[in-house]
Amino acid sequence: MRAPTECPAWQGLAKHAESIRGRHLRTLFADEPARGDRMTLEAAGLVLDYSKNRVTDETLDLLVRLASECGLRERITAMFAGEKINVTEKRAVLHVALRAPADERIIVDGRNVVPDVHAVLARMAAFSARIRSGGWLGYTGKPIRNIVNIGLGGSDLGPVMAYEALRHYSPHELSFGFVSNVDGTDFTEVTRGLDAAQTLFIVSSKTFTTLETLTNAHAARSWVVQRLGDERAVSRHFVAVSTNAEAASKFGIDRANLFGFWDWVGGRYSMDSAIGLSTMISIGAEQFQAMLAGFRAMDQHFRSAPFERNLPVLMGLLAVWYNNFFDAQTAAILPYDQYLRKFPAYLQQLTMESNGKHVTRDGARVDCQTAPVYWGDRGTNGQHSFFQLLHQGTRLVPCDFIGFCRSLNPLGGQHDLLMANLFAQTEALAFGRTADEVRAEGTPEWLVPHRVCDGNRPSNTILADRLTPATLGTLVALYEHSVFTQGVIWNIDSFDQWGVELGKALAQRVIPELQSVDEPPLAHDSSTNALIRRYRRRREGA
Ligand code: G6Q
Repeated sequence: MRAPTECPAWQGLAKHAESIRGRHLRTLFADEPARGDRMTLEAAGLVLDYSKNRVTDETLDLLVRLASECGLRERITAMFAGEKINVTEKRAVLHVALRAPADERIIVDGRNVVPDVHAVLARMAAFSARIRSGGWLGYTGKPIRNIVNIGLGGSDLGPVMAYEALRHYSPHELSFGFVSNVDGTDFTEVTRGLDAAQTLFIVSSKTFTTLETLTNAHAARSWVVQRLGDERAVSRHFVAVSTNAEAASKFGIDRANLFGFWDWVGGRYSMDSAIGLSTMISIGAEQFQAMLAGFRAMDQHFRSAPFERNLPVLMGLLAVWYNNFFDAQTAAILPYDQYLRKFPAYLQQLTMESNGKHVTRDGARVDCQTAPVYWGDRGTNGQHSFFQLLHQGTRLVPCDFIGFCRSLNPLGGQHDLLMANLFAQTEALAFGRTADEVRAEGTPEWLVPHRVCDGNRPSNTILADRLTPATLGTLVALYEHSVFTQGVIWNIDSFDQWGVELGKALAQRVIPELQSVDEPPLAHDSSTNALIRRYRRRREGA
């Protein structure tokens, strides 16, 4: 497989970028008054306006050619067919099977996995219905009212983001909490004030070996047993979601209370698997199915639409354009919806754990930049903090704005104010304010340079009618496939995460050094040794 930089289209883009760098979005819009309409696409209920990007038709042609030269079409086919495209872990990558209809066949190692997916969904639906109706009773006979998901990374970020995003659809009599951090504060604060007799813990861990999750699960077990006075309470107050049935059962989870999934579901791609159990309890099975339908609609679009009209492909290619040809080091995700406040954090894992890689799929060093740093916050809050840098900083930060035409909580005219800000920000970033415009406002000369906004700062705007479970599914799938597209261009394995291992292994070495009663011999570097010694001297009870 040749490096992307050796593709003719890449070289064409490098040359073409020189001419684009000097062109302003003001000129591009002035030259073509209908640009905004022409560069807007709609698919699966999402509208993408990509006109405020620093691109011409030639740019887009070259980017689409790059996708073809990098084999994107073949790689999409391979993913959907269940080929083991996660090469370093020798696994299929089939989050798309999690939302496949029952009559579809997707074969992994000779087995059609679709019936397995639907069997788990049916069990999840039955269990969720019992919790929601109050039919599942805790050990003392009271119905469960509090649901606490214990998980980390992909087993936390999806559930907590989806809960927040869809809490409008959640019954008020149920409370939801999410414990992820091994910092005891997390467990303590989430469970503060909860009645153990009415609390269900969902231990979510693909491997069931994650130190933090197991530590919190043990803390939860003691919390329940201590309060309810009996080990037998565990089976009424704990369920698990895992691919590791044996370890879950060792922990004391009944097989009947285990919801499984498969090694072909990556952690950061798992919110629509059984890892979404808390989501299903929150919104109900029907709405969960609607969310899956939303995912599926985007899957179908991604699979079938020509690249030049394909939302995730275009977004992925635009990300490559700024990352590799404009040296953009970060990208901002700006949802104008309070319910999506966890969406940037969710996307951080999806994008950076997937594409923050320094070697190609065959183990050679990449010869171009891979994933930028993703960050962001909801609007309008961000406008009053970091937007200054977006408008007048020295770095180019491509932005994705996400908004909805209808509010779930109309309050006076507030939604219009929210959306007016979204539209105004994209306009201000693109067109800025010239020195002459500033002068015309009566600004004294000395202040003029401070008030000028150069503009020419690119953004995508994604609009949907309303934030529904289906919209959320579509939105997440849009980014999943955009990330895939970028990974294919850079020829990296977007589905492994070897980089997180070193720190974990080193922590295993440090833990006994902190816990030992006697002063341990330390063989780290001088900084780490000194930090450990200081901590041992100064910690509580030392
Ligand atoms: C995701 C990563 C990682 C993983 C967590 C939790 O793609 O693999 O974030 O989800 O480390 O792992 P477990 O679910 O196995 O506890």
